[in-house]
Parts: sequence; C-alpha cells; structure tokens
Amino acid sequence: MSGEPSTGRALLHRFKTLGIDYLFANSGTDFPPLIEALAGGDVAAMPQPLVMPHEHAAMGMAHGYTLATGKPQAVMVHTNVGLANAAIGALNAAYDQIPMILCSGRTPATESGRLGSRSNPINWGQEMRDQAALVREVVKWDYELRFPEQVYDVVDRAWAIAMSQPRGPVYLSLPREVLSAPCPPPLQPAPTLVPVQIGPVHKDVARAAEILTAAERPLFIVQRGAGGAVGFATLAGLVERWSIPVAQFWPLQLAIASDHAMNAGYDPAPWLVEADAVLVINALTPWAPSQVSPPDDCKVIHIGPDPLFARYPIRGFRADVTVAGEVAAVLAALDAEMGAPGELTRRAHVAGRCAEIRSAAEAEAAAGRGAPMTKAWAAQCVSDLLAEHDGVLFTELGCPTANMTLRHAEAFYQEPHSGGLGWGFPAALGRRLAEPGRLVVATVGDGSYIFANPTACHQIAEALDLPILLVVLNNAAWDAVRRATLEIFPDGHAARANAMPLTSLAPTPDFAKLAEAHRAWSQTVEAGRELPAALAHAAQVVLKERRLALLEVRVS
Ligand SMILES: Cc1ncc(C[n+]2csc(CCOP(=O)(O)OP(=O)(O)O)c2C)c(N)n1
Repeated sequence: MSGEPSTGRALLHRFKTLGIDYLFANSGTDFPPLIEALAGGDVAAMPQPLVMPHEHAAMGMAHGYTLATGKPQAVMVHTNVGLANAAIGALNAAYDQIPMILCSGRTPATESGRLGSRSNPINWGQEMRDQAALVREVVKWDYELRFPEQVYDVVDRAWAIAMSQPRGPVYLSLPREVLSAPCPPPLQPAPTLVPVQIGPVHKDVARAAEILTAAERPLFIVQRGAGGAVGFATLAGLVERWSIPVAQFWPLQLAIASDHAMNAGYDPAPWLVEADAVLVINALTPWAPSQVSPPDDCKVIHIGPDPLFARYPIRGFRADVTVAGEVAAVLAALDAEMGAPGELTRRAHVAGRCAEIRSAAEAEAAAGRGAPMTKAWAAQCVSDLLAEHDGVLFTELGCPTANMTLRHAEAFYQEPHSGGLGWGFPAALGRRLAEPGRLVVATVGDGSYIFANPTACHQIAEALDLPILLVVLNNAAWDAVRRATLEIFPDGHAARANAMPLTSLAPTPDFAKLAEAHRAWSQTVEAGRELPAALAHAAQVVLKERRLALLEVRVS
C-alpha cells in the first residue's frame, strides 16, 4: 500500500466534479479500489453510491433519473458478466438518446506481481478478448483505462462525448490493477472538454419554413416529445397559429397537450395520405411504410439532433430537408421564420377532425369498465389520478395514453422502441429519486413487470425509500406477441387455436403477495368501477405513508 490516493478514488472524484450525482452499482471482485475509496471518507466529493441488486435495474434507474434531470449518471457493473446484464439497458439508453457513463471492471491482466493482480479463478474465467464488444454497437465511444494518470482525460472525454448531440451512453472498461494504483492529482479542473451542441443552419430552416407556410395540408409527426418544456410551449403556439395537426406516432413522451385543438391523435395515416408537407420531429419511425405513405409530391422535413438517425442501417423515409439541432432550438428557429399566417381556412376542419379522434378514444375507454376491464379504462382512471396530483407516468405495455388527459412536457414516458422490456419499473424509481415530492406512477404489463426483475426493484424501492405507485395490468399473457401473430397470420393456425402457443403467462403469480413480501402495500382489482377508489387509496399510501403501493389490475 502506497498510502497515496488510488485511481479508483480519482475516478469517483472526477465523476462528481462533472456533476454526476449517483453511482448506480452492482459490485464484484473488480470493485475493491472503489469500495476502499468510498469508505475512506470525503464522500461529499464523490457520487453517492447506490446498491443495485440487478444491472438491468441500475440502467433503468439511471435512465429515469436522466430523463428527469438531463444530467448523465454513472453505472458501474461487474466485468463482462455485469456488462452482459446491463446490455439491454444500454440498448434502451442509446435509443432514447440518454447520456450515461457505463463502466465495468476488466479482469486483472496480470497473474501476479501488482496490487490488484489476479487472485481468484474468476479472474481467469472472466477474461475476454474484447469485453467492450458486448455494448460497442450501441455506445458512442468506448475505451479501456490503461494508466492511472489518464483517468482525468478519459473521464472528461467520456462525459463530453455522452453529452454531445445526439446524446447517448459511453462505455469505460476499468482494469483492477489500474484502479488500485496510486494516481497523481489532476492538472486541470473538470471539465476540460465542452460537449458539442449543434445549432440549426439558417438556410435549411428557411427552406423548411417556406415549404410549411406554402402547404395547404401540413402535418407534424412527433415521437419523443417536443424537446422539453420550452419546445413543448413553442410547438403548441406554432401549430395553434398555423392550424397544423400534430400526430404522435407511438409516442415516448408527450409533445402536445391532449386537449390542444391540434392534437391529431396517435395515427398519422389518415392525415398523411393527403398531406402536402410533413415535419418529422426527432422520430426514427414517423409512420409504417408497409401500411401508409405520403403522396409522391409531398415534401418531408426531418428535424432533431440526428435527423437521418445515422446509427441505424436501414431507414428510408424521404427527406427533402433536414435540420440538425436540439428540437427546442430548431422549433424556435422555425417558429420565428414562419411568422404569422394570413387568412387560414383550415382551422375549423382540422380542429373538428382532432376533436372527433379524441372523443372516439374517450368513448372506447368508457366502454371498457367491466370485469375484467380494458387497459383503456384503466388509463382513464390513472389519468384522473395524475391530474389530481400532478403526477408523472411511466408506462410499459401499461396504460395506452391516447385517451388520457396529459398536459405538460413531462406528463409521461413510454418504453423506448429498442424494446428492452423491464424498463418501466426501474425508470420510475429513477424518476422518484430525482424528484422526491412527485407522485410517480408506473403502469406495466404483467410480462413487463416480470422482465424488470421485480425482486431487485422492490428491494431498491424499500432500501432507498422510493415509494411509487405501481399498477400491474394483468392479462396473463404476452398480448403484444399474440397481436403481432394475428397481424401477420390473421387467418392462420395460431388465430384459430384455443390457446395460442408461446403467448400465455398463466398461471400468473399473486402479484399482490410479491409486493407484500417487500412490505409494500398492495391490492388486486378485478372490476373497472372499483379502480378509481383503489387508485385514490394507493396514492395516499404512497404520499402519506411513503410506502410503495402495487395495484394488480385484471385486464382483458
Ligand atoms: C427483453 C425482451 N424480451 C422479449 C420481448 C418481446 N416482447 C415484446 S412485447 C412482449 C410482451 C409483453 O407482455 P406484457 O408486458 O404483459 O404486455 P402485453 O403484451 O400483455 O400487453 C414481449 C415478450 C421484448 N420486447 N423484450
């Protein structure tokens, strides 16, 4: 022991200097230098370490925390095995443009002779030629720390690249000998690199504005919100002024208030077939080309931090104009460029169609209040609860949001289209960690709940005092898989089978008892008319007793 501060300690200090609040950690034999540093005092100068009993939960929580704060967090897992468990979270973070520093130990390279050299058979068993390859395809950058004095430059670079547009996760592999070695103090305070921000190019904004102002049947398509509260307000004003319908196709975040006159629902198809100009706002998949396409002479504009989504091999949506930049900044530039319209005759027509779509969704929800109820009815009840408490919703094959009344930029978050299920529960916990006063509601399918490693998530909720309201929508099935089969083979054998193979979750566990095992409050609801009272009670338990409440809701 040299007695000098270790590289592990320097790493944690640098994280904190860069504004990283938490180290979401699932530890192993690669962690001793970090554990030693954390136990050595000076804790205020390091991120708060949080024990995550499963890596998937660590990734989901960091994801949810960053959605709330915009601040990247650090996740540290155990060598190659921990990284494999974290890989789904990396896919989700990459899809959702979430900046994050994902780290894992690297089994010691040396067999003896150094502090931290191999000492346990797993140090041989966990050796990989290219550990980073487990996540390389989805992270923006990866590196293996080679020398102690590199740590500051490497962490600064990791952070700056994660925070550059388009944002996303980066990966750092940390050999145990390097973390254990003494480290000189930093030569410069952090950050030494400034993340890249991209601003819209004026000539492209002007061209986009020209197309949109000249259009008779313009359409906006959104998928991941409108760029926070500022972009949300800009979009609302712009489409109000210009009477442009906004369709939210498979939305991950809210872009327009559900009671806004220009909220055109979730299906762009009826608008798209007659559109003469479309603005695609940061959407990888603005419509399903196998089902619908815009007319040949329709102009299509894509805006966002990466309008062509360069990381994805195939994406053929026509792009007549592309404008790169943060969504809020591009919308502000477009708003200014478009100015105010003269006489517009389309407003009543567009607003009327939007109102009809909204009424149809509400009517469908109201019809589903039986026993078992529909997910749409459950959504209606959750919507009322959220409105009463200004709550935030996380939904993963949970409540469909089309008929809900949601009004602000942070009203809801849906699982990313990378589709790594098990995201909803831990992401909601991450949100609650970021915002202790807020009612956070997670609605998840029974399958999604099981994918979340619920024991790990309940343990975290109790240990870290993160009471949320969890609604498990139990249909005893992977209904999405069933529906996908029917879509491709509507009249096939599976459609006619009494029980469709590979889609049943029966018998489902007693979800209420699972929660009870973690000393959470729980109740099972079978009839739709009983749900509002059960939700109200559950919210009181969360807010007053500060206990996690789980409602198992039987749905069709
Ligand atoms: C990690 C992972 N494994 C498998 C899938 C495939 N998958 C997509 S939806 C789904 C079913 C989800 O079930 P549930 O949450 O109960 O919702 P439901 O489909 O019943 O509405 C499955 C298994 C996936 N998306 N992610």
